[in-house]
Amino acid sequence: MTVSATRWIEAITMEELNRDPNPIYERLRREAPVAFVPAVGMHVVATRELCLQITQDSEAWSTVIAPSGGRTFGKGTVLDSNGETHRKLREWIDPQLRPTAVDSYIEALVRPGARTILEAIEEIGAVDIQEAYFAPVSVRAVGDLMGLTTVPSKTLVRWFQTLAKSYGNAEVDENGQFVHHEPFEAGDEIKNEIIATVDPLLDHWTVYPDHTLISHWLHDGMPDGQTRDRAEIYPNIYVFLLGALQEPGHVMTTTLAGLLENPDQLERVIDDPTLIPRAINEGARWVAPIWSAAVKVANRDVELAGVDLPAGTAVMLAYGSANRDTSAWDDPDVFDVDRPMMPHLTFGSGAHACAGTYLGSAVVRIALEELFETIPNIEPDPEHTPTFWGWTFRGPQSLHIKWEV
Ligand code: V55
Repeated sequence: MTVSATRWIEAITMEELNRDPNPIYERLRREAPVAFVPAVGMHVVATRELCLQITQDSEAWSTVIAPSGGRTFGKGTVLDSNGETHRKLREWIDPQLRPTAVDSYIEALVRPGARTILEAIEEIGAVDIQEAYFAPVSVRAVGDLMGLTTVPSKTLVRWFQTLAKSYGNAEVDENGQFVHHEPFEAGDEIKNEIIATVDPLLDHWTVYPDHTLISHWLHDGMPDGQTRDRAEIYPNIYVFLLGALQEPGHVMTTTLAGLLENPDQLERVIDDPTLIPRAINEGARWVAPIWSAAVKVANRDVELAGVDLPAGTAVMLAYGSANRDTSAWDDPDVFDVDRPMMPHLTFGSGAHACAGTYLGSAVVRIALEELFETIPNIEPDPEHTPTFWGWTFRGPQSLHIKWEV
């Protein structure tokens, strides 16, 4: 490609990407599906086919964490490991998240709490449903499962928001140095707060193991009388406190935003709750909540879509862009519950595919079932239109709805 043909890519800013990456990636998919984007200091991969190809080829590509993610979580996360190390981590992370396990606890974990929140708001007639219901249901479900039942929902929301701003603080200068430091420092403070809260719980679970995720992480697969090193557990606690607490809420809000834009679809889904899983699947495709976070590194010199990438080159897979690829979907920018099913990339693919796919989907489903049951006459609040924000993580910042009480 000629220098002038890539000048627009050099002009891409982090601010634009956070506001709306879609027009930029639509052009990247057409003109430069593998392109070095200076604002993020990395090559980005924009098409579905290339994202899939890379996730399927663990011989050519290793998994690493994005630099801003590594600065946020430290070493030793499941996001940042390969081969045998990764397999061992998934061996203690996966069991409680398998469908049969999830089915045994999900109803008691999510539905009563969702009902309680709705009882408190159903007479109000207008709320930001993201703040009032979706975020609390999301953090309570996964936070309680982890064992953080004594941590208030507002605290858990503040934790994921602060960690997400740190993880998403990806902008670099022409020397590849981070431009902003404050989000990392705020993340460091939150991690200190998390450790101060979780350390006493770890002390407790060391002596009194129970059914919570973190207790399992301490004990599972360890010889009698020994617990897993906290240095191994904490980075993965941070992973859960960000993605696992934030993303179910994002998918709830995104799905309802899509339905509110299409009142005929909203009406059908409320009349027939068996359509809720289809709506959720479409919401998750339409705006991937982890829009651009998965990074791979070439194990050897690789040629990708005509671009030569020397061994050691990092590429950022844009699952949010892959989900709008016209090779798989017609009118991909449109939210449509009636689409033919095509697997989207919101939960990733390959060895690192999301461990919480089934759990997260069930949390979102129950939250929407309860909302539509309690408040079947939802309308958008015309005084506030939702704004989606984010490149690394993406979702509506708020979603104001109203209803006749
Ligand atoms: C990812 C997932 C996370 C997270 C940060 O790239 C990044 C995926 C499930 O949690 O916290």
